[in-house]
Amino acid sequence: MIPEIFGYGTGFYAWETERRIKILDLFQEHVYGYTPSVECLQVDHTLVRINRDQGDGIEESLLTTRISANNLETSFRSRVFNNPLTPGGPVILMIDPFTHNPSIPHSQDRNYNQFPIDIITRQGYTAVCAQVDEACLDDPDLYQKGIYEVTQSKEGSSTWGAIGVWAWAASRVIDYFSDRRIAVSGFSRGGKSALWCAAQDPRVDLVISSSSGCSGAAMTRGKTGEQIADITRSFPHWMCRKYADYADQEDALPVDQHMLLACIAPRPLYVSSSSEDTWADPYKEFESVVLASSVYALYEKLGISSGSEITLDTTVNPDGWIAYHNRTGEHSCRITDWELYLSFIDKHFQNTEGILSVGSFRSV
Ligand code: GTR
Repeated sequence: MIPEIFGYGTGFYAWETERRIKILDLFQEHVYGYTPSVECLQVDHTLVRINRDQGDGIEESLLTTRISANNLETSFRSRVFNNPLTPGGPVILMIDPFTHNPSIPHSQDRNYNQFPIDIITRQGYTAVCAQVDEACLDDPDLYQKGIYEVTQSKEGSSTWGAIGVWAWAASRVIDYFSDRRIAVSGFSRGGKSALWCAAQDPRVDLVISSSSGCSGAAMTRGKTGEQIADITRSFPHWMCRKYADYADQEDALPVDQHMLLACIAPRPLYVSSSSEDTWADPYKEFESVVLASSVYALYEKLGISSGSEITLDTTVNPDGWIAYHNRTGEHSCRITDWELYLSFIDKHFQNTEGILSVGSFRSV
């Protein structure tokens, strides 16, 4: 049985004041682990311009985020690409946990498909690639270094895992850009982190989750491909330890992933899959966006109705607040995906002419 998204109260007030808070707590306790409080930490940023002229005027900088507490300090870097024609424009931040991953050799390239910086900046956005695996290594033996140490996280069944840290690290980059509109994106494990970041951080204005699959956008119950048993065996450090108790016991989990998407409402959310990625399960990602749409309806935002169908390579509900596409091909993120994401972002950030006009942005 899929857990009830609304619990006992279905109204807007009950959702905002009780249910949403309860659901976030359940995700902390059972799935991603508890996020430590930021209050006793010191967070500093340094932005250094890199003089690497690629002939297109895009300004590249390196942002170092330093986190310290209890005489301990750690830091991670983000690559920032700014179009000087649109200073102060919206930021598209990619959560990149692949920078130390040998199976993704081009993650240091300026334009690798997961994040085509040239296209994004040409359309007037500031592209920020947060190298969150410098904050928490994607390694079951080493992830408890860095932020884990500085926050003095103690091992326990609901202590946060790497996805929790990556999501939190993205929020520390948002601290630096908090006067801008922010879209957060991520591919695969980065897509899981983007959803968790947005669910917790109200400053995220829009979310792009690319092929996030198991423990990301896809429903857990009835899922094909990767299961809780697989993900907790291969990546025991991604979620909290308690999550592994639900291996082959999915029905006992008090949440399912549509509830995570619902916690992002009413902010625009785009989920995408690829047709051959049965490990992630495109159909269970689609089911999740359809079910989460009932919470968007509370805010009178157009979601995806239950009668909707997937047409390959086409955005379902392109003018709504939750959109979805299933792109032909394997588990990857390509330029064609980004073209669809960007037209969704343009609509919501009112970038109607393809390039943003200075001064038209929200200032918080
Ligand atoms: C897979 C994992 C998926 C997905 C992917 C990735 O091996 O099973 O859950 O996150 O890695 O991040 O590339």
